[in-house]
Amino acid sequence: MISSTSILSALGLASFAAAHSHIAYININGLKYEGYDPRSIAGPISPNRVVWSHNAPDDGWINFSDYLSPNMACHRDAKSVPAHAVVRAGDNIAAYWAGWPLNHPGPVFSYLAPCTGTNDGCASVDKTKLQWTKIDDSAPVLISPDGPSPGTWATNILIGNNNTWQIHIPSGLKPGPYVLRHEIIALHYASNPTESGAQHYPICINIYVLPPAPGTFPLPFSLKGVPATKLYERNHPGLVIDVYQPLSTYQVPGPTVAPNAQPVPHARQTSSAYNGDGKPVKVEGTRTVPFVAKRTAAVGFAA
Ligand SMILES: *[C@@H]1O[C@H](CO)[C@@H](O)[C@H](O)[C@H]1NC(C)=O
Ligand SMILES: *[C@@H]1O[C@H](CO)[C@@H](O)[C@H](O)[C@H]1NC(C)=O
Ligand SMILES: [Cu+2]
Repeated sequence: MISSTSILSALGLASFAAAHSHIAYININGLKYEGYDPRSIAGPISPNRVVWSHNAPDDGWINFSDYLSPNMACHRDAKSVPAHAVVRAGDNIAAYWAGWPLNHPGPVFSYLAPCTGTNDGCASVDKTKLQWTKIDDSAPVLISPDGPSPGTWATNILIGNNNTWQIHIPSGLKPGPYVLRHEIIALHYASNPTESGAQHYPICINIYVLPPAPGTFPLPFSLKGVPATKLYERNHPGLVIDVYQPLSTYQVPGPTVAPNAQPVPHARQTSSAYNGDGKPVKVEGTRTVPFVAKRTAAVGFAA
């Protein structure tokens, strides 16, 4: 019997040490907003950054040991930022990952949580109180059931589109501030829950949603969120799985996609280029104002 460990060795152990990832930037209708590179935690905060910081200087993941921890919301020790990217309900957001290894197959998920009870949108929101609604489960996650293992997965679509994933912001979504939680789950070690198990790479992005295009009357989008600590169960068959065995099916972990979410199907996933910088906003009560980063002597850019 060939153990999955020997196949993993054949794929190259070096990749486990080095090549994980983060979101380098997002692109909304050709406008770029910087991501957060956890390998440069001491570096300047980009004035254009709408992506939460997190503490994974190894560019790594969180696993089942964080399923009940606040880290589950937005990665290790994640912190929000004051700026929000502006997006119209019904538009797409392209998340550009700083590469993704072929041997890290798995699902690509997106969730939305409204920021309520604050005066500054998502800037000071309590991440443990965010209620997440799934808007994309990257179906079909396993594209080649009954094919040779480890098969073709949603991550192959992402890699094939220059490491980007298009996320549809539901056209019937109520305007206002939201955190977008985009997550890849890498399954290459998921058969071995005592070692690392499924590896979760969640990244959070502050967005401010504008009403849909004038003259359009979309069906209202209802949020049915759960806190991050209720997203995944340790023994779910989609999280404890040997992707090096032939698979006839894949059971998608986590909540089901909300009705009317209309995720971008694989056939319409595409890489997209940017041609300018986005203009993030700050939320002040019920209005937004341009976000202007203040330069500070010690840290570079700060809010
Ligand atoms: C994954 O879980 C194991 C077992 O709890 C733990 O020892 C390990 O540090 C975790 N690794 C990561 C990267 O979270
Ligand atoms: C992929 O994205 C990177 C980063 O934006 C860009 O520099 C590169 O030109 C893109 N490659 C292709 C083939 O589009
Ligand atoms: Cu990795």
